[in-house]
Amino acid sequence: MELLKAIAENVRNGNAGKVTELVKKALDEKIHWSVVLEKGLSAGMEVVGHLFKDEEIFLPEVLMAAKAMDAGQKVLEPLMLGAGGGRKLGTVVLGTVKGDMHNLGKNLVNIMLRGAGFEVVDLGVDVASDIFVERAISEKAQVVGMSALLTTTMPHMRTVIEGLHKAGLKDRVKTIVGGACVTQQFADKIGADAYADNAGGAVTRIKELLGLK
Ligand code: B1M
Repeated sequence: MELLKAIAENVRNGNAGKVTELVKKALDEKIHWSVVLEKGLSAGMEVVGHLFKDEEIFLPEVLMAAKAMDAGQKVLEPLMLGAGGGRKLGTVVLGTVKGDMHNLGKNLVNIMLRGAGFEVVDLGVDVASDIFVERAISEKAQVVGMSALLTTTMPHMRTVIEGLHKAGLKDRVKTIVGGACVTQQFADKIGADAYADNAGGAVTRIKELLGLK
């Protein structure tokens, strides 16, 4: 569809204002938010990833694209939150691991979890391993969720899991990992309780971990 293609192109070109305008237009035209996210915003960011890898664009352009995607996500947020607010299925401590500044995927997981009725304590990006453990304890969290997009920062996920085990929380706090470079195989290797390759999947897996329907 032309409108979705235009959203993707404007993400790619880092045009936050235009993305905001077009996402609003798509919603006015009754295109479901999940379609706008997948076929508009995420499709645009996927192209950016390829162009960056092939050195056809550079960091400042990637940053602009991220800002444009973020602007679009903000328009979708109220719809993504849906009717889940008010229920309290449990508390999830969420963050991007140490050394890693990527936050768009983590933010989507946050919104989808809140939409499903979870309380989310978002620690942000570049979160030191011991902070995950400390906040899991102080917030009496049932789940710790970690995001990583760099192969160099993935090992911190293992450190957090080890820290939770050392603190005697192995059975009380479940862990879930995700992010572009993370795989089910890696999750198994580091002893994470779950892995999801998208934000909706994270909600499903967390519900399964907690025995919720
Ligand atoms: Co960076 N970057 N980046 N970057 N960046 C990648 C990740 C990269 C793959 C690009 C590439 O080379 N093709 C590459 C990593 C290579 C590697 O390690 N193997 C890379 C690099 C190298 C870097 C720098 C090192 C570049 C440099 O400085 N030379 C640098 C590192 C900075 C740092 O973190 N210390 C850097 C910087 C940046 C920007 C700041 C410019 C920007 C981030 C802005 C921001 O986040 N606010 C950026 C971006 C935008 C990207 C790409 C292009 C897009 C990432 C993104 O936001 N995708 C990315 C290319 C790619 O991923 N293909 C790339 C959209 C987002 C919705 O998807 O985060 O994957 P994602 O989340 C998905 C799922 O993964 C999942 O759900 C989401 C969808 O529903 N998910 C979870 C995510 N977290 C989850 C947690 C869960 C469950 C599911 O449970 C808790």
